[in-house]
Amino acid sequence: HKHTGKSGDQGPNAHTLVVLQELADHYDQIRDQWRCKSYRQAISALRKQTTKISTKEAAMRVYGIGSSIAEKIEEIVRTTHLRKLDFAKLDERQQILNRFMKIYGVGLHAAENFASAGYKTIDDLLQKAELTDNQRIGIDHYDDFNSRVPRAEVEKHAGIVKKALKGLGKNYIVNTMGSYRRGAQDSGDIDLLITKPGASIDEIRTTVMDRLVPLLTKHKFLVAALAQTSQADGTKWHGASCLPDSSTWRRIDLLLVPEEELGAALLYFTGNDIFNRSMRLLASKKGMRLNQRGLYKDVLRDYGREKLSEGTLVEGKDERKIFEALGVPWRPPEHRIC
Ligand code: DCP
Ligand code: MG
Ligand code: MN
Repeated sequence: HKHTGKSGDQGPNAHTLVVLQELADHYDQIRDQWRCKSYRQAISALRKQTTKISTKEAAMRVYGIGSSIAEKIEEIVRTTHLRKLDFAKLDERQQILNRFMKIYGVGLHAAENFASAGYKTIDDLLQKAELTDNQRIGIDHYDDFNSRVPRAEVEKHAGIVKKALKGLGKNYIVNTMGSYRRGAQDSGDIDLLITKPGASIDEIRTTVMDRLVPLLTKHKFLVAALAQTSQADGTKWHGASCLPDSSTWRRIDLLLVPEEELGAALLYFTGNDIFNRSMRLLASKKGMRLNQRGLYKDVLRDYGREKLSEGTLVEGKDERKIFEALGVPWRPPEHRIC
């Protein structure tokens, strides 16, 4: 374990000094300068003592040691341990994990790995860790991606996508989803649901992936492609966008659906995630199944609840009809916050 203070303490209070130093290092790490300073002061006073300090009273007689640290000195001598340090270490690990998980592209698993390798700061990661390309982008734009997008800016990003899409084909529909559709004043990212009545998902996918994305990349509106998933029934493109007069990168998601699934997709991508969970639960209580493609009935399951068939589609196209089929009154997006 690395100490920033003096190490190799000897003398009657050596063990106490080691433990206090660890706590001082902790306060240094979490930038609690006030506590760090009092511990440093107490450590240097204790180091000068020529007899073993074992009680709170004795410790308080040493100039530079206050009652709170004096108590800890007694605990260390009595138990050879300081419980406060255990909590401090847990707390520090949690803070490190939180810091790392705020990087786009870093989940709990990667954060745990980084923390276990001894990395504590974003700078440590930049200098020492093996990062994926996406994680590097996440770090380079850490502040951008962790700041909220004002509602008016969400509209500007959506407007650019709508305008570009208009030039690539008639009748494309772009819905701004997620927290924006729920009426939020600012959003974590920009979620755009793209569809075209009468068009197959293949046609929509080809237009967006092969023409829209390259075009907007050329115009430097789309500035990074982060992840793409493509299935027979839908497609997602995750990336970053930047307005012409700005240097702030925003997370943007393009979600492509065929018209037949528009209602279910509107429902799913409006959220919030807790509301979605309660709707799925409701469907399953009624013997149905709800996902981002539609509401299904007669879903065949074996006794292990393993799904055997998708069942028959009840409704996919019309968001309101999904509410009706589930027997719940319509809830406007602004009221879908759980
Ligand atoms: N969604 C979900 N479950 C997830 C992730 C997403 O049900 N695990 C759905 C509900 C979300 C929508 O997709 O509202 C969009 O996902 P976002 O992560 O973009 O979340 P929001 O747009 O709701 O919030 P934010 O403002 O943070 O982007
Ligand atoms: Mg969102
Ligand atoms: Mn999103």
